[in-house]
Amino acid sequence: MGEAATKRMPGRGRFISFEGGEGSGKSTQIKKLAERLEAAKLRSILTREPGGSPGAEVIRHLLLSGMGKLLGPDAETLLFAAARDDHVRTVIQPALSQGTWVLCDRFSDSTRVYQGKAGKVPVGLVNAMERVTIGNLKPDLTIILDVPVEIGLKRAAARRGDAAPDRFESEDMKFHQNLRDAYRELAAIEPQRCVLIDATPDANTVAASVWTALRDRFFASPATAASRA
Ligand code: Z5A
Repeated sequence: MGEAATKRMPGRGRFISFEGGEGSGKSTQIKKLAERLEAAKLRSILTREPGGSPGAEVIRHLLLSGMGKLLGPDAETLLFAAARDDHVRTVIQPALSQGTWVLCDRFSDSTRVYQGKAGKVPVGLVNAMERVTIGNLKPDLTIILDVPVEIGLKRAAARRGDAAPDRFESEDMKFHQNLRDAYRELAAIEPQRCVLIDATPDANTVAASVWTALRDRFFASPATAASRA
């Protein structure tokens, strides 16, 4: 994917990803943000990974059923990359270039954290896949929702009810703690792009923090933005 195609052009939409561990509230928050943007008359689409395009949704089904795991960690990573490649080319890039804001429930940081940090897939493979699938297309803002592992898993279990846990929900506590640590580390390493938000309070309180992060990033006066830099 060429650099020229991914540079921010005047009128290009903003790209916002949501990240976090199981049950951290991404789907809840992304919907609230879409409503808020709509009220502000900003055109947005809500999408997700793995999935988000017809081809990628087929791969999502394979991955969450655990079929990808049977192929081994490297091949499973390639499946996430194949899904992302289709999603970026057919949904994300076209929307951004038409000036539409893209709200994405998970993106490439999920591969870095789940496959790379927690899954121990070599960073060289993760980097190579990222270059091929997204090039320079980093989100303009990444909201990382942070909750203690026990709370997130409890929320995910309550929502699931009697259904069986999926491929990643079935991992042990140590895996989930590694995810949380890796997301917190990412927020510390990339503060210009990532904002870590305490997702323990009620959903409306978390939504207010998300909106503050957006306002600071995109709607702040030049003086305020400069003092943050
Ligand atoms: N994955 C990967 O390994 N590599 C990759 O590159 C990518 C993904 C892109 C996709 O699963 C899986 O793929 C994912 C990582 C892996 N792991 N898993 N499992 P998914 O899309 O099916 O699920 P998820 O992304 O992990 O999200 P989630 O666990 O389904 O939850 P969530 O979206 O973060 O939370 P929620 O659905 O908004 O909320 C969960 C419940 O808590 C629900 O009942 C809410 O009403 C409740 N909730 C939400 N917020 C609150 C607050 N603030 N207080 C109380 N209760 C709340």
